[in-house]
Amino acid sequence: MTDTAAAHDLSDPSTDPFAVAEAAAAVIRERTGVERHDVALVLGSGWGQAGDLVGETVTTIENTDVPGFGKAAVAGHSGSMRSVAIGDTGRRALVYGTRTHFYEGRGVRAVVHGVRTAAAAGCTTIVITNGCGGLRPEWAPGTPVLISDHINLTAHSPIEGANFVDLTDLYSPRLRAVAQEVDPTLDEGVYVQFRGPHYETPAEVRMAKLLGGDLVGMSTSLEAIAARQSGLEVLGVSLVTNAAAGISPNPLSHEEVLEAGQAAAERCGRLLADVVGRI
Ligand code: 8IG
Repeated sequence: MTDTAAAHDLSDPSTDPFAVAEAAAAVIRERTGVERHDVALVLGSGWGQAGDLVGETVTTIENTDVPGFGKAAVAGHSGSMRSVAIGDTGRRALVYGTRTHFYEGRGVRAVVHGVRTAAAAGCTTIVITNGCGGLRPEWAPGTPVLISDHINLTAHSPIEGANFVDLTDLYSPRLRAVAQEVDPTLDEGVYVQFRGPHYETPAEVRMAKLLGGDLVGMSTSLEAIAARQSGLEVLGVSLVTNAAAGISPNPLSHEEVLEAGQAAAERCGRLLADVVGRI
């Protein structure tokens, strides 16, 4: 490892994760020639193509070229980030084609590094998307749902030290209203983040329901917490790619997830593009 790479090692407790985010943002500025990005988008399972309608990709950067970012670990995710011109507004979106999941074992700092980098790159808003299991039978695979709140069952926080961040209204009521203006049929739900990488048992899904959950997944909550700490306004959108275990008689498969994403790509793409255009 070079000295610079060592200094950017998020797994080293003596590394300042915010300094790595600043270094990553500096690379993004240099590669894009853009002093600031405005909105960040994290594209989860099923959302890969949805980013395309947001605008024209001006620059693509491999994650491996940016301090603190790793390779994509999930099939169907791309290991790069893009700088996208938002229509003709002169504003830029920083679009992440992949995320680091908590179950990869690289630590919470790696999970939220993209969020911190977005804030360091100038973003004031982040749209966090994911593919997830649905607890309400009326949500057929391919249904996008706004996240109204979350329950973090990872037993971890991205925040270090005695830093008591308020999470009231974490998922911006203003941005949810914008999304519902764009698509009045959008439902809202509480997202429950499990550690994964296994899907839940039917008993765990019943527990999530009893706790007040509507959606089950393996991402988003930790990222949203870090986003709030960094002062970003957060919009969370889940794509229900499958009924959660025990909700439907069918077993869960990653292929089903990818297919539901394909089928919903157009609706999700238009939703993202319209919302980002109005942020
Ligand atoms: I896509 O049913 C997707 N991700 N935990 N449960 C959990 N994560 C998911 C699911 C699901 N579907």
